[in-house]
Amino acid sequence: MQVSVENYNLDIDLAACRLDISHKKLGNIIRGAGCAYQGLQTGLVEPYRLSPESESRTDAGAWVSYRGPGDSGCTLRMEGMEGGVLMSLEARLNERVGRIAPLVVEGEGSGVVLGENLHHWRFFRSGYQSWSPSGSLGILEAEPTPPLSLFTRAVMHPSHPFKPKGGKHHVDWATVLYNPTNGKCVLVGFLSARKYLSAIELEVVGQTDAADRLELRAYSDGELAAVREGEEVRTSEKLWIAAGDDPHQLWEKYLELAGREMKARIPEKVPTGWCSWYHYFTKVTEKDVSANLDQLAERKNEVAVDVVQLDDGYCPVGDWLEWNDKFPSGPEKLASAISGRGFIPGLWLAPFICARGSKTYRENSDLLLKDWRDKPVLASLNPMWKGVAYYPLDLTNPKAIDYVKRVMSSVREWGYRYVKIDFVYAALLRGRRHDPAATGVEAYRAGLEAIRESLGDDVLLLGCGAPLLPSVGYVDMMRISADVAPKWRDAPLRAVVRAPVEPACENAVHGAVCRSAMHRRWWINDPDCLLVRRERNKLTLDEIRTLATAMFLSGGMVLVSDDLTGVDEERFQIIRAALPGLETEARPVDLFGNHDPMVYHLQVPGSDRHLVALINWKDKRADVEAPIEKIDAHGDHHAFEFWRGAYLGISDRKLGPFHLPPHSCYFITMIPRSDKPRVLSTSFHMSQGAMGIAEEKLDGDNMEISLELPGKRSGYVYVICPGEGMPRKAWVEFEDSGKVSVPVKK
Ligand code: 9PG
Repeated sequence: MQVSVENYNLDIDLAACRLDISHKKLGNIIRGAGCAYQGLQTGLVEPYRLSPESESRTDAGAWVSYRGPGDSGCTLRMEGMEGGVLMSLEARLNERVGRIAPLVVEGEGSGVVLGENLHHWRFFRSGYQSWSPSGSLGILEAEPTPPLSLFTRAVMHPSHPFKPKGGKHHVDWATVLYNPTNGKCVLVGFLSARKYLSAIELEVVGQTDAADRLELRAYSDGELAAVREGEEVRTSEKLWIAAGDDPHQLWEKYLELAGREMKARIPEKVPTGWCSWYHYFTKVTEKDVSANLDQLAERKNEVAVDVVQLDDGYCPVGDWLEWNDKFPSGPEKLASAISGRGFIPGLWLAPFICARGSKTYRENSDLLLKDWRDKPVLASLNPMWKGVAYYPLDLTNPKAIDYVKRVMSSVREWGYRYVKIDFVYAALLRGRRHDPAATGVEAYRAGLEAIRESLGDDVLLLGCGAPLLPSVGYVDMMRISADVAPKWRDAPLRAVVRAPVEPACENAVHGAVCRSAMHRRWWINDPDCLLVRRERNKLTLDEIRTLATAMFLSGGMVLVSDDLTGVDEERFQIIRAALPGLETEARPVDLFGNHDPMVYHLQVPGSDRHLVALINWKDKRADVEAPIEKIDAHGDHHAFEFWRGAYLGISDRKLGPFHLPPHSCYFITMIPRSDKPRVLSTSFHMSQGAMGIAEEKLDGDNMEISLELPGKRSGYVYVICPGEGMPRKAWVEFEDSGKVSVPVKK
C-alpha cells in the first residue's frame, strides 16, 4: 500500500511488516521499518514475528494491524502532521508490558538513510533531565557516562546503559540525525510523555571504517507495570518523524509541537532574581538573606530583580515545615520581609525526596518508594546533606500525595509565590509502587498535579533536577543545565563522575547554549545563576563574561547568586548590564556540527541588528570565527565587541577569526554599513542597543538619542558615521530614561 502524507510517501508492505518512508524532495529517509512490542510472558515480539491482519488508508494517513503470538497483536497508526509523519503503536496484550515501539529499523536492508559517510554522521541529544549532558555527538563517539549507578541515576534516564560504546546510543525523547557532508537530517522524536518515558536507540551496524547502516528503535517504556482494569490496549506516546536540510528548523518545530501537545505553560515575562545557593550553600542564614534583601531594596534602581529566593539550608531535607534555628523568624516573616520590599518571595524545596536523617524518613517510611526487598529505593548521595543518602516518595501512594499537598499549601500560605522544586527526578526511579499499574511518569505527574493544585495557578514553578518532557505543562520555568559553580571546571570530581555534569561554570554554560531552543517552547529556560564576585570565586573575569554572555543570549531567567554586600562597583556593572534580560533566545548555529557550539547568534526580532557570541571552550588560546552564511548577516556589517568596548571594523565574508584566551568569548553586535550615522552599541546594557534606544534622530550636526532602560546607568553610547574608521562615543548618565547628543558632522 502506498500512502502520501504531507511531503512524504509511506510505502507499506503489510505481509512483510515493512515500511519505507521517503521525503518527496530528499528521497528515502527510513528503509525497512517495522514495529515491535514486549510483554512479560510473551517476550519481545519483533517485526518478523508479526503476521498481517488488516490495513486501511484514509485521506489523513493509514493504519496497519498485525497479529502476534497468543492473543496479542498491535496496530500502527500513521498520519501527516506539520511537515512530518505522526506515528503511534497500540499494543494489545493482556499482561505487563515492556517496550511499545512504533518504529524499529533493524536487520539486513534496513536503515536510516542520510547519504554517504556514515562515520561522519552526528546525532543531537537534549539529555534526560536538567543536569544531564546535552549537545551533538559523532555517531561513533561514546556517550560520556558515570561509572556508578549511584551517579547515573542522579543525572540520567533510570535505565541508562552503563557501558555505552561508540555507535550505540540511548537518546531520550528525541534526536536529530545529521549528515554534515550533505546537510541532510532526520528528526525522530516523541511529542508526549504523559504515561511513558520514551527513548530512541541508535546502533551502527558494521565495522567502524565500513559501517554499513544505522539501526534505530523508538519506543515507549511500559516498565512492566501491572495491567490496569480496562487498559488491555496500551498505546505508545506519539512519535513524530520529519526530514529536511536544516536541523535547527526540525528541532525547533519538534519542540513547538511537543510543547503544544503537552500544553506548555509560558509566562509572559521572564523572571529575574537573586538566589542564595551559590554563595552561601547550606550555611545560609536569615541574616544573610536580610543583608542581601537590604542591598536589593537599596539598589532597586540599579538591579531590577523580581524574585528573592531562599535555597537549600533552612531545614532538614524532607522536613519542609520544620525550619532550623538559623531562621529564627520563621518562613512567614521571611516571605513578608521579601514581599514588603517589593520582591516576589521564592523558596527551594525537594518535595519528592527525604534525606536519611530527616524525620520524614524515620517516622513516615510508608511514604517512601520501596524496592523488591521492601527497602527504600536509594535516589543518590549528597555529601552536603546530613544523612547523606536520600530517597524518593512513592507518589502513587495517596498518603504521599497528601503529604506533598500539605507542604505546598503551607508554602503558599506562608506567602511564597515562586517555588523551585528540586531533585524531582527521584520520583521516576524504578521500584515497587503502591499502585503497581502506575509508571514512573504517572507517579511523577501525579506529584506535579498535586503541587500545582496546592500552590495555585499564579505561583511560578521552577523545575530542577527534573526529567524534561514529562514536566512540560506543569512548570513555568526549567533549569536546563548542570549547576554553575564559582569555578570553571571541577577536574577531580569530573575524573570520578566521568561525565560533564559536576557543578561547574563550563557545564552550566554548555547546557544553556545547547538547550536554547526549549525556551518559550516548553517553558522559560533557567540557565542557572550569574556569579560576579571577586571573593570566594575562582572564575576569571573572562569566564564570568562568558557566563554572563551565554545567560543573556539564552533569553532565559537572569538570576544572581552573590553576596551583594561584597560585590565591588566594577563587578556590579556586569549585573546591571545583564538586566533586564533579553527574553529572546539566540541559536547556537553550529549545535548540530560541534559538541561545544562556538557561535551563538541572534538576529534581533524586527531589526537588522545581530548579536553574536564567539566562545572559546578550549583550555588554551584558540582562533574562533563565524562564517557569514551561518549568521545570515550578508553584506558589509560594522562589528563591535561589548566586553572590550572595541570596534572590530567591517566584516563581509566572515566574522573573525579572533584569537581568544581560554574560556573567553567575544560578544559582538553587528549592524549593516549605511550612509547614515547610527548607534552601534552601548557599554551599559548587554543588548548593545537592541533594547533601550527609544529614538535616534539627526538634528543638524548632532545625533539625538533617547534612551529608555530601567535603572540608574552610566556609560558610553557608540555611534558609527559613514566613512569613518572608528565609532564616536559619548558618555551618558540616566535613570530609566535619558537623552544624549553625539556630534556626527565630519
Ligand atoms: C541545593 C542545590 C541547588 C542547585 C540544584 C541542586 O548530585 N548531587 O549531589 C547534587 C547536589 C546538588 C545539586 C545537584 C546535584 O544542586 O541544582 O541549584 O538548589 O541542589 O541543594
